[in-house]
Amino acid sequence: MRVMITGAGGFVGRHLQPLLKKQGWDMLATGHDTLDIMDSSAIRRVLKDYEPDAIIHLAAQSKVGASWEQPEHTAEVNILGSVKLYAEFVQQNPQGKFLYIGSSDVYGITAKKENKLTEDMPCAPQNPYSISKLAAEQMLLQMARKYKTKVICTRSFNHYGPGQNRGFVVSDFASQLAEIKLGYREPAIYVGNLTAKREFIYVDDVAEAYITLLAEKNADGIYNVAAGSPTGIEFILKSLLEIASIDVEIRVDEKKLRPVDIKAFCGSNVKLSCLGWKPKTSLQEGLRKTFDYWLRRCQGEHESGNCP
Ligand code: A2R
Ligand code: GDD
Repeated sequence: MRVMITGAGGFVGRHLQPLLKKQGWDMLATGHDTLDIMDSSAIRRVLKDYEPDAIIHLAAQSKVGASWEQPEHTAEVNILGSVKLYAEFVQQNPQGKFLYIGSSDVYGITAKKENKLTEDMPCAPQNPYSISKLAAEQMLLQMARKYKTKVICTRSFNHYGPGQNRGFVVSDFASQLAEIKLGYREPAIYVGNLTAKREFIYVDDVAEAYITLLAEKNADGIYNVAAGSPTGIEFILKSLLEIASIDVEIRVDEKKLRPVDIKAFCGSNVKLSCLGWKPKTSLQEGLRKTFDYWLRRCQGEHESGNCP
């Protein structure tokens, strides 16, 4: 199988590439620098040259927090970019498989009412990011009906691990603790809402889920990529503090509090598990790997004078 990835230079893309190679599939990894998904003629050129059997579409403005500051950009890249990419792909390869990487955040306030979110429940997104991810998902599913093609849409729950940038909760906490541990920052950590609960899946397990979906001949429609149980943000902080083994003052940064923040997400992974996927990395192991990564990264940032 010839697989093309968009957003390959991002967090998931960098973890997915070696795993796809291990799978023995031919791969074209396009990053923001090599293919702008807003540029239809560039997309057309790349598709003509490579002729993929499948696309894994990761490229996005992926930060919920940033989407409040940049709603227009978020809508453009996440909705329009996805539609442009699919529209070109369906022309080039009507038999091809399109794997759209979406978000569990699309469930929005439904998460308040349901114990376990399943793919058939209604969506009620509450921020510009998740609205854009749902709009793209629905556009693609309806276009797939028209063209009678295969579009698989994930609703991926929170992922974390080495290589994720700041702007997501685990990396925001781990990066600050690493800086404190290395003596580059006073012993105080700035946090947002600690009362929320999210499902956290280690990034390699997320990548394995995408490979499972692509490998499965009959996969079609929407799939939760969920750990199966939620973890409190406060617990994440406590766990990282134990791993870092330092005493710090915890300060709430008002700027990190969001206009709307869903209290808890808990997803059912039954549909995906039926295809043989299950997460392998424990939270403790994943957080430890992430903290070690941030120790190395912060050291490098300070030595090169590249501190954010
Ligand atoms: O914005 P950059 O330069 O960091 O590049 C990001 C890239 N990207 C684009 N690529 C092509 N054309 C564009 N117009 C464009 N805009 C952004 O997508 C980045 O390299 C990549 C997304 O990677 P991350 O932000 O690290 O997201 P992550 O965690 O890998 O998530 C993958 C997917 C996304 O669709 C999320 O919405 C979903 O999983 O949860
Ligand atoms: N980012 C961040 N930084 N969030 C914090 C912080 C902080 O310092 N402190 C507390 N939080 C809280 C947020 O308010 C939210 O309740 C929770 O931690 C998780 O925030 P994020 O890591 O930013 O993730 P998200 O749930 O908003 O969105 C992520 O998950 C989606 C899947 O549900 C992103 O990875 C999306 O791309 C993804 O689709």
